[in-house]
Amino acid sequence: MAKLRAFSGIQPSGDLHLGNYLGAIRNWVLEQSERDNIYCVVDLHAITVPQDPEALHKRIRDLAKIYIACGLDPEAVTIFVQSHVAEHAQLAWLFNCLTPIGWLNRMTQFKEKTGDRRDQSSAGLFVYPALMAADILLYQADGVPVGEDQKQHVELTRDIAEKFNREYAPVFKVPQPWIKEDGARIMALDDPHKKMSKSGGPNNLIYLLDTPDVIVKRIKRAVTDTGTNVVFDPERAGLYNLLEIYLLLSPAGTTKEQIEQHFEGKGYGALKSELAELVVETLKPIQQKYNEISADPNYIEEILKRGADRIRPIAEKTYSEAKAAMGLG
Ligand code: AQP
Repeated sequence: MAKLRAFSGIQPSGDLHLGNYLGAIRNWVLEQSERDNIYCVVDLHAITVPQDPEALHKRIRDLAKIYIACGLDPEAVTIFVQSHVAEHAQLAWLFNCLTPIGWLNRMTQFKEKTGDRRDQSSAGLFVYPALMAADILLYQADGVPVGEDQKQHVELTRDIAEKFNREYAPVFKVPQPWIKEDGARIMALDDPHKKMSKSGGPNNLIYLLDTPDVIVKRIKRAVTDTGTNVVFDPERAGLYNLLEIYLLLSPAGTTKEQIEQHFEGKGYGALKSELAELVVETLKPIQQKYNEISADPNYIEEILKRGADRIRPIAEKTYSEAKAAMGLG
């Protein structure tokens, strides 16, 4: 039986953090042998907000290197850059013309990101979900492994696919959001009621390339409460978030009960220092691999070229079917 196809991507809009790793990349890596995988560096999404061109160009390569450093096997998985395959922007235009403004108005991420500066934000940021739909639907993906924050966008992708299939021709597979319960929403260290994010300031996150000293400092300062016993209590959001990270980074099969027993009578200080150690140990091989890959700039260029060449025919086929269905050309 053919493997199910996964498509997902991350914006090169800043350095990657533990939330991106635990909510997305780690799951891609864990399931890579079970699926047919396409993982993209979504640079066209990044320019929905202003970017410094030189920095963006470098971050695109750095992000692809992070994918590999985290464990994606570039021989088995397709890794490519969104703007290297022109059909992403082309299909997005068709979807811009198909998608009612009312659907886009409902997107909470746009509201959160723009706040009261909506009129100054780019039109691209508003139609971002139609581009994301194009990314996924071009490859007839079965599922989209993402964190909880992207669920609404994947649901909109489904709505766009269904509308197109109904109004024109059944061109698109309707994909599922693949969201894991654990790690789907890692919270900010300085405010456990907000999600950890690239744009949330330096104290909210741990970057995958942070040094051990910085990691220890950030975790020590993480906001908790005045309690003492270390238990998985969702009401104590800061503590819960630290325990959730601890659980995700523990050996497979570790249970919440085992972790609670381990910390019985030990207090928050012990949790923070053991968690910091666990994060440092988890990131060490990723950082080593990243440095190795970075020694040869041609390495990543070749992988990205090969990746785009490998999947471009799928994108071209889907786009030409969509165009024909709409009567274009
Ligand atoms: N805090 C998080 N917990 C779990 N998963 C997360 N993801 C992001 N933050 C968390 C997942 O990471 C993937 C890539 O996200 P992205 O870079 O494309 O966009 P994003 O969600 O907008 O990432 P950030 O860090 O929150 O960036 P800013 O601050 O620029 O908005 C997605 O699968 C996402 O679910």
